[in-house]
Amino acid sequence: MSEVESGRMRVAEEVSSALAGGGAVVALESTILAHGLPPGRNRKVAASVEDAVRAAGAVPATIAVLDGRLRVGLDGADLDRVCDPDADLAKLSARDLGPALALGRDGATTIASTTLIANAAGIGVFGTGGLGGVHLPAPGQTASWDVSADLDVLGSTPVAVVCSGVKSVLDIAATIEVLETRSVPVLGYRTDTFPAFYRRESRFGVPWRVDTPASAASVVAAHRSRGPGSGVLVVNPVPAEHELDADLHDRLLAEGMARVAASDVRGGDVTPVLLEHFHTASGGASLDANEALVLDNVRVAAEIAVELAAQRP
Ligand code: PSU
Ligand code: MN
Repeated sequence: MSEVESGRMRVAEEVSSALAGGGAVVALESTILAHGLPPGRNRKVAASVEDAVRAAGAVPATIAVLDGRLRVGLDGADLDRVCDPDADLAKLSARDLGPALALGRDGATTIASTTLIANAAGIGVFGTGGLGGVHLPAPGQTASWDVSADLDVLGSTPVAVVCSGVKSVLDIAATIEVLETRSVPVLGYRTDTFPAFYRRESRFGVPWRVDTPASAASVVAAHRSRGPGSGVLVVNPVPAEHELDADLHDRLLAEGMARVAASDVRGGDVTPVLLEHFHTASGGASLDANEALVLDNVRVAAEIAVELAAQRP
């Protein structure tokens, strides 16, 4: 089977063959590369996440918008482009896909837009780092009204997303409430606690726990057959040896929040600015944690995708 071009979407040959044969495919996002990790490091992570998916027996499909087309499965030159700071890729959330397609732009896709594109391509499992959520109010505000579109899209798109929870820069309690409202089951993967990205645990529990890829896959399949059309969130804590030290974490968080509050950074720029502060001020420890958790999440996503393919009637 060759590369599939239909309308505004181009699916790489390896991905379309795997999908046609009922094989395991894992979607990967590009915002984490273009806007979440520094140049150089991002390209290495782009390759290692794809390797980790393959090592677990699935086909990786990194998703982006290039030349005004939805691209599912990127080659090395495409990944170079996504990771090149001079290419200056826009951060495209779900609302931005129409404009980017019509205007022929390039862009990196967030969890929201990657989930939509994966679902349109027939991919049901997606592995990544951290989910967007409800932002905390600025000093003097009662609500930020900055709620990531990741939550709405998960509430209406039947894709299983594996991540390490949400960053402690967000309102974790409010994020969990919105996930409940949007009917998204949250499965703690070998944990009873909702993870906080750099830290294995937040103060909040998860409604359900699974301990194996097979059991996660069974839940995903059952949710798809009987559920309300929403996705499933599988939360997998950062590997213990890469967890950020608690005091360092709390200091960086306070500094980053103060920096954002004192600036006019808004909307989609908030997360990248906070991430940048963590990465520079932690002397790289937060980057190591970030890389380690993404690699672990895409491995778990691949194991779940393999189980789903095997459990297919
Ligand atoms: N959290 C991270 N790293 C990331 C992101 C979130 O720890 O790179 C990215 C993801 O692409 C996520 C997006 O979907 O940020 C959420 O952005 P916003 O809050 O603007 O919706
Ligand atoms: Mn936002």
